[in-house]
Amino acid sequence: MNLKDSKSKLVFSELSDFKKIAEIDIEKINQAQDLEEWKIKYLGRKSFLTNVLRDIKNYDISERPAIGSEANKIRKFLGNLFEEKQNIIKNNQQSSLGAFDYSLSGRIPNIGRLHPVTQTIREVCSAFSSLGFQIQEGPEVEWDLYNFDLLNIPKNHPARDMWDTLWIDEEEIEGKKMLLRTHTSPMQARIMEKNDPPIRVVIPGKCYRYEATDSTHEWHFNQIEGLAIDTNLNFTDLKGTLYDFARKIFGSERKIRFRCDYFPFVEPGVDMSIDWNNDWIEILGAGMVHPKVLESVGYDPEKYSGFAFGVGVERIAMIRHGIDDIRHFYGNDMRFLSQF
Ligand code: FA5
Repeated sequence: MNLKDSKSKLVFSELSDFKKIAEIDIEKINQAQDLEEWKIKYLGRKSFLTNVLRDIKNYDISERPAIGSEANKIRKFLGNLFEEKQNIIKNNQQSSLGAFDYSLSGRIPNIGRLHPVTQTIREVCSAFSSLGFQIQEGPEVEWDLYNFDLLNIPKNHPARDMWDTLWIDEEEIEGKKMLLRTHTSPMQARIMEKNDPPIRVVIPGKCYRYEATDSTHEWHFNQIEGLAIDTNLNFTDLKGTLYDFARKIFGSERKIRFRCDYFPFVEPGVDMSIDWNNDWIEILGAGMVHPKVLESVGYDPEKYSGFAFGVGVERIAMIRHGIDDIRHFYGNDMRFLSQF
């Protein structure tokens, strides 16, 4: 074996070691400056690799193509390693800049707020709660039994026309039909069925009516039902409770009007209006619970009496905030909603 021969053999193992060391070295690098130094060391003019290629004539002629090809393969491989690392360092720098740029002013998060109707529901419920009423909720999809029959509004009763109804498109089940409740009054029967007197409860919730909308009527709106049952409740209790509620919500100076009204499930029945824009706006219907309703849930009307009322929430919000059209509440216009 001549000298050139043994030199060729040696260079292959040196190239392989060189490649391994270059790979190990670049692994540890995470600064651009260090990467530049790595490039000079392994790919620069004075690197072992450049020397091998420059001195290729010193090797055996038959080995030269193999050595040249191996050295170029390693040059390409290390060149790729360099580019990959360069990209990693660049990306790291960018993301750390983005995350830690303390000089930027903070972004103000868009914090939501309660809808004015929700705010009003809470205010009204808390007014009644301070008068000793508990708060309950009930189903929006209701049986006609609770919405009408148990409230002394039998089938074919003309009073059913007062609540033009959105019926659920389902077969009757055992003679019962489903609907979107037209008022919160069905909860009167549901609560009396499950509880014994004394009862003092308010029930907020959505109602739906198949009716044309105008500035004081929506096809869906919220009511707060009230129910009080005890052994000795009379009309002055109803009036006193509603006056107290009105004073809490509208202040003691606001004018209030009571008028007789007709609801089949109360006797006598009234409605209450509030002085608004030199006119009256009706905010609730009320009355003494009809003996037939007490009987239908198994209460003895000789022993128990009570009163009930149904407050229109949107109308109260309109009066409180000076809103001239009920349809603003459900227009989803942020210019309106962000005022509350
Ligand atoms: C009723 O719904 C009865 N259930 C109230 C009641 C309860 C009477 C308990 C006696 C005892 P009325 O349809 O009048 O009644 O509605 C009550 C209130 O809901 C109204 O005074 C009004 O403030 C509100 N309201 C009624 N219809 C609408 C509507 N389409 N849009 C907005 N608010 C309405």
